[in-house]
Amino acid sequence: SEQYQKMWTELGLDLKAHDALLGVLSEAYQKIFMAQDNRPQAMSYFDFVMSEVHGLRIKELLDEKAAGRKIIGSYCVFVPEEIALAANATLIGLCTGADFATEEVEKYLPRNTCALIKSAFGFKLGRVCPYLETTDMVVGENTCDGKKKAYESFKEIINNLYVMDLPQVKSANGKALLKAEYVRFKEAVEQLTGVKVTVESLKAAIKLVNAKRAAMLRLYQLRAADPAPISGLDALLANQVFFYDNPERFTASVNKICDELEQRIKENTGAFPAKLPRILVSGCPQAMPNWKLPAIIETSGAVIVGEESCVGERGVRNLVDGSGDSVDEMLDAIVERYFQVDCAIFTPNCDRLQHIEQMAKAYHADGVIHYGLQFCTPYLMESMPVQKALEQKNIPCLRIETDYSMEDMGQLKTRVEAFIEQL
Ligand code: BJ8
Repeated sequence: SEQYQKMWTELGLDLKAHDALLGVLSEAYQKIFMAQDNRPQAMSYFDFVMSEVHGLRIKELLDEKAAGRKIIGSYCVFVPEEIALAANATLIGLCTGADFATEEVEKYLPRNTCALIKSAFGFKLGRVCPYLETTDMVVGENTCDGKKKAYESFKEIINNLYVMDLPQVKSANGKALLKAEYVRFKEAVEQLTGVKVTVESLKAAIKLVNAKRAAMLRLYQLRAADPAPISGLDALLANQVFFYDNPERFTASVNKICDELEQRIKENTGAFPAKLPRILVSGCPQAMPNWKLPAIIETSGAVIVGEESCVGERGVRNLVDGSGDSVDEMLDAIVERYFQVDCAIFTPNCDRLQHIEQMAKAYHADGVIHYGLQFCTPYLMESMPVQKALEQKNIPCLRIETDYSMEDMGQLKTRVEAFIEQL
C-alpha cells in the first residue's frame, strides 16, 4: 500500500530491491506453505502475519518508538528478552535466512563464511530489512568465531552495535561471566531507554516471555501424536515468527492452534496420514525464510516432528523462575535458564546429544536429519559424534551440509528420499 511505501522510504530502504525480496518471499510462501494439505485453520493467523511481514508489524514498532519505547535487534537466543522488556524495550530476533547482496557482502566477509552471517550483512548492505532499520540497538555476541569476528566488521556498516561476551564452557566461571554480561546488558538497555528495571517490571517480563515459550512447548508436545497434527513447516513458521511478533498476540495465537491440534488428536486426524516416517531435524538454526530442507523432507514422504535447534526446542525449552523478590535474584534465575542452552559453541557440549536422543524418543522419530550450514565449524564438527552416538542406539542419522542457494536442491532431495526410504 501507499502508506507502507512511504514508511519504507522513510526507513531508508532500497525500494526496488525490497520489492524484489518481498516478491520472492511471497512466491516461496505460496508454493511451500499454501500448497500444504490439511493445515490447521488457526494457521491463518500466520498467513496473515506473513502477508504483513514488512507492513503491519513494522508500523506497530514505529508506533512503539513514537510512544518512547526502544527497539533492540538480536541474532542469538542468548540475548535475554526479559531484560529488554523490563527496561521498556522490544526485542526483535533479526532474520538471517536468505542470501542478499552477495557481491557487496564478500567485500567484508570471506567467501567461506556461513550463510547465516552473510545474510545478516546482506540485509544491511542491500537495505532491505525494515526491522533492522527500526532498531535503536543491535546486539551481537561472541559465540562462534565466524560471528565474533564478523561483528568487528559489522561495526563499519551499522552504527548501533553492542557486543555481548559469552562463555564457552559450562563452568562456575562461565556462569559468572554470563551473569556479569547480563548485568552489563541491563545497564546498557537502561541507558538506552532511560527506564530502570524494577522488581515489578522484570517479574512481568519474565511472565510474558515464559508464556510465549510455554505456548511453543505445548505445540511441540502435541507433535508426538500419530498422525502428526501439524506439519513441521507450519511449526517451524510459528517458531520463526516467535522472534518478532507482539508477544501477547503471538502466545494467544499459538495457544489457539494448540486447542485445534488437541481436537485433531482426539479425532485421530492430522496434517499427514498416520504411520508416515517421522523425522527429527537437529543442528543449525533455520532462520526466516530458510524453508529449504523442511520443504524437501515433507515433500519426500516424511513428516518433521521436532526441531533440535535455536529456532526450535533448544531456543525455547526451560522457563525462568520468576518468584524472586529482588532484581538480582531474578537476574540469577534468568542466568540459570539461559545457561542451559546447549549451543555447539560450548565445549564440551554433552547436553545437546542427550537432548537429541530424548527428543527422538519423545516424538517417536524414526530418524534424525542433522542440518549443518556450510562453513559452520561448531555444528559440522558436532554432527559426527552425534551421528555415531545415534547409530549406536539404532537411530538412523543423515548428515546434511548446505547453504541458502537452490543449486543443490536436486541432490539434497535424492539423498533425503533415499534416507527416508530405508526408515
Ligand atoms: S545459541 S546456535 S543462535 S550462536 S550457523 S553463525 S554457529 S557458523 S547461529 Fe546460534 Fe546463538 Fe548458538 Fe543458537 Fe556460527 Fe554456525 Fe553460522 Fe551459527
